[in-house]
Amino acid sequence: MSTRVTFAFIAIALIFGLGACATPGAAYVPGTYVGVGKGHGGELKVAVTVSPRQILKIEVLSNDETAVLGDSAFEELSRRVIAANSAEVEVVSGASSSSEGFLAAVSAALAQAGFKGGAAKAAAAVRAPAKAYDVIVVGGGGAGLSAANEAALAGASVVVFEKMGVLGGNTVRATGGMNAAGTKHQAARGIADSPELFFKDTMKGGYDKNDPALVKILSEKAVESLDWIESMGGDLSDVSRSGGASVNRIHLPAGGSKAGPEIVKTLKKAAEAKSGIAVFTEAKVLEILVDKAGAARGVRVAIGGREHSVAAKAVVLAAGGFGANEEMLVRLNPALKGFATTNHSGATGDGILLAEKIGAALVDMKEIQTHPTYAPGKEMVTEAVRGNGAILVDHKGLRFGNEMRTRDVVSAAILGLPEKTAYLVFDTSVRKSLKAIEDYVKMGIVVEAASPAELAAKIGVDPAALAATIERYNGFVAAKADADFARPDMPRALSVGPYHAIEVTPAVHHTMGGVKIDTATRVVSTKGTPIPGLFAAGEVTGGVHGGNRLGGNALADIVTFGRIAGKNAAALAKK
Ligand code: MEZ
Repeated sequence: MSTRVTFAFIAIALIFGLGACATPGAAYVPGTYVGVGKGHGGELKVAVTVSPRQILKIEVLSNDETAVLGDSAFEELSRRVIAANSAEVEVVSGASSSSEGFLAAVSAALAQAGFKGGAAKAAAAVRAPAKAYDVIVVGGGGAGLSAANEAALAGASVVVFEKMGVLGGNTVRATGGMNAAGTKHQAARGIADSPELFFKDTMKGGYDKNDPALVKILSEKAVESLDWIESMGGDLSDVSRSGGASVNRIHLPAGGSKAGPEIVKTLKKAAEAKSGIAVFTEAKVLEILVDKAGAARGVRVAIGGREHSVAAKAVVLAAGGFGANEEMLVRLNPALKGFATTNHSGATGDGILLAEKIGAALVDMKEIQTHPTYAPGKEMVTEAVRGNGAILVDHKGLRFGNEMRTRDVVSAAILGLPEKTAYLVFDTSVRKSLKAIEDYVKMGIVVEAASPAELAAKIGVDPAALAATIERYNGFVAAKADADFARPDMPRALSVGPYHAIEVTPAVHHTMGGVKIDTATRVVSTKGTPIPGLFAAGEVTGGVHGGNRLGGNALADIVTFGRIAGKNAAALAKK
């Protein structure tokens, strides 16, 4: 706590202390107190206002959490803390570090208010869903929110059941951007791209294991998906390069801030503005209900300790992949034992299992992708850092390949190093081009030094070798040709100090397999026919990405196929 805040506390306590003493049984000394905690992104400061017996108000003064995730978690936690009149409440699932930081800050504030425990606790009210809706969406990440928005726009009554405490799923963690070909932002930069080239890159990146009909839709419709997000106020106007792309095609907010939170924020706001969408968090779908003919007719869902059977004319599965289900990952690919994951803790594949239980066919389940640049124990470092110019060096300070190859190839190259980690190295011009880097700095994963040699000394690499590597790379940038590894895109020289390094290693990132869908996003059964009433979109599905997903294609996938699922589910409901 800063001196200023301490002073404010003493002043408030002195002013209100007498009043509190005069209130028999008071739990708090009335006033407003500032408490500090540590969240996922760094320090988190709250102001808590209390009366003698009740927590009245909680205001977050500052924090470095992912905006949309933190805001949702803080809103929910404030509700819980005020209802329980105590900071001893459950964390919000899916935002546990942010929750813990928030609750620690509230506890610190309450301790200043003289709280020693024992305030009256009130049970938090639990909402219940209606008995029936036109469309049920299972999962409140990017695919689910896209589906919900489109279904409601088509006039359907919609409910979203999200098992975590916050919306956003893996989408809120997505950073580097969304692929789309033929956008106005590419045109403004003179980038010539086309759905055909996008299709070719995606099929090649997926080793041609992808379902070409789905890839055709992805490559043709992603531009409309981008326009749709922007028409609702989102910003995806910056364009960068991702591994395996022939041109700059990955779109993110201006200045290079994180794309996923921008998309979730936009979709969430649009959903909140519609009266036809009910959203339940911490609502776990246990079963897809089917009628005698095998058509999906609703779900059984657990909310606040009670189970409800909710009917619907159509169900959209958008429950994500299984990148956080170690048992399932290792069963499908034993080589992944011990790998960390970039996924949120709710990515456990439940949606896939629910669909499988009612006869859905599964495809490509063994296709699991690692992301090459994960800062051990901390955070995925976006591919956009390389896209905007960073290089990768080994522990000798030497580059070991073209940094812009597909992520399976770059991951394998890092795992082939004796230490199984590498360093992402970049200068201040790269840092300035990408706001997302500031989050890594705040998290303490970036080593900074005035010169390449100093940086090398700090990370334990030979100073002369790293300085020579950077000088040689800068020569390739000037010559517009990488004589060592044929890196196709070298956007800038690394010549502006200070210099930076992040130690990275591969971590599980995307599960390409899942339920089989057709081009209308209808879930296909093991008999090869669509399961009536059941649609699916996003990482719960398989087939779009084949053997390896290209960076930027997840956000394109979830919005594009989420929209199709929402529209088609609503059309079925209105029949
Ligand atoms: O699509 C992705 O997974 C992606 C772009 C991730 C990232 O590196 O930011």
